[in-house]
Amino acid sequence: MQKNIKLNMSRRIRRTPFTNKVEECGVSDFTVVNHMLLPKGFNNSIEEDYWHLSEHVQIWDVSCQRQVQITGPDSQKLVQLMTPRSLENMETGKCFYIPIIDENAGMINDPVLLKLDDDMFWISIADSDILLWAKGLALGSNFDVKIIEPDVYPLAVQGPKSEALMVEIFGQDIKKIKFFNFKIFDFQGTKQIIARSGYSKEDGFEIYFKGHEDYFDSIQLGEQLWNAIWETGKNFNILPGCPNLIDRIEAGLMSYGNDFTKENNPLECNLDKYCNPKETHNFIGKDALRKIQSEGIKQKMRGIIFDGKPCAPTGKPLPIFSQNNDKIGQIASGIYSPRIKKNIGLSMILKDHWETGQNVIVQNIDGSKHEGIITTLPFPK
Ligand code: THG
Repeated sequence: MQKNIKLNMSRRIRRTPFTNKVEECGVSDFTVVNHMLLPKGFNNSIEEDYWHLSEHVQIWDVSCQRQVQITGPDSQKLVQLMTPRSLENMETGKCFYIPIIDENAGMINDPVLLKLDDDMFWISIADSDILLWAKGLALGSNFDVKIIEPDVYPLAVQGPKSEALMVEIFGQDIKKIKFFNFKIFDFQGTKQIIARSGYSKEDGFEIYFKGHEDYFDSIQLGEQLWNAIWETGKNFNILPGCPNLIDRIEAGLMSYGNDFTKENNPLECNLDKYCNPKETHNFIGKDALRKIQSEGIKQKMRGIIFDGKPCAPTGKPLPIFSQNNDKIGQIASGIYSPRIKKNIGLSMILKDHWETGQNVIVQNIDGSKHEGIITTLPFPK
């Protein structure tokens, strides 16, 4: 059995301007995303956090959602080269969820793209080194752009009471931010970008906290922001939190590196709506994607509800079998849903088995096998 083995901290595993606060709040686990700490839990169980998130408000240090900042006259050309989703109608102030694919149409990231200006974009990345990919493409294409990782550390405020809380700190204009849009707000004389977005199915905001170049000044300002939200949040029953596995799976929000990798194309990941075959713009992986579109895909991301004793995330995938005992997929992280009152998971499922309502067999971590059923994403309410 696995013992409680510790991960050694080093400068390569970067802290954030909020890590001190997160530690003060009693963080119990971290993971590492984009070479930066991401809290995984505090004093409550995932289940307690799930119910709290659905009723109140939480503050999440999601600084690991690093920004790849692209500026300069060829910015849009470069970003467009990276994604099948057309940016033609993207206005300043918008957030776009975009697949980024390689020359084989393999997914290399699924970030949120922010348009700050005609010649300035932020790519808010999932866990892969897009900065290097972007720099390589810019060099190879001779684009006139500058690409950096700016001193920006997203702080999420998630849950149904997040709007009321944010209004108290930033004013009534918070209400005017529509889903997947952002506006600029003042915080102690600094300009901060706030979007209505976040990695949960609840209402919520992401403050793209912009620090100072001096890291220690950033910590000071960051802690002031954290404190402001924390103090105001007390009236709203605020708790420290992090992306919640039950909520995220129920919402069908996929996690790069866990649920899908560069071995998967965007169509397998249900991202068809960002891959319109009628798009005329040029992008890396276009020929490969069009070929896959004409030939059809062999597997697809699906939700699975399965029996057996409540399962907890272990980091080891759970294999899925057909009634004939053929392996047809694997669940990256299965977890018990207290709402559905069964275990749930996300998995790529082979074509002959992916229809909603199909019966499958899931092997739990202890080796026991259980009945499962294929369901739609997001999971039925
Ligand atoms: N917020 C920000 N950056 C991020 C994430 C985030 N980077 C990493 C990771 N999360 C990227 N992955 C996702 C996946 C789904 C969504 C956001 C980021 C998401 N999708 C909505 C949905 O599927 O319903 C809306 C999609 C749309 O309208 O286009 O929210 O969470 N800053």
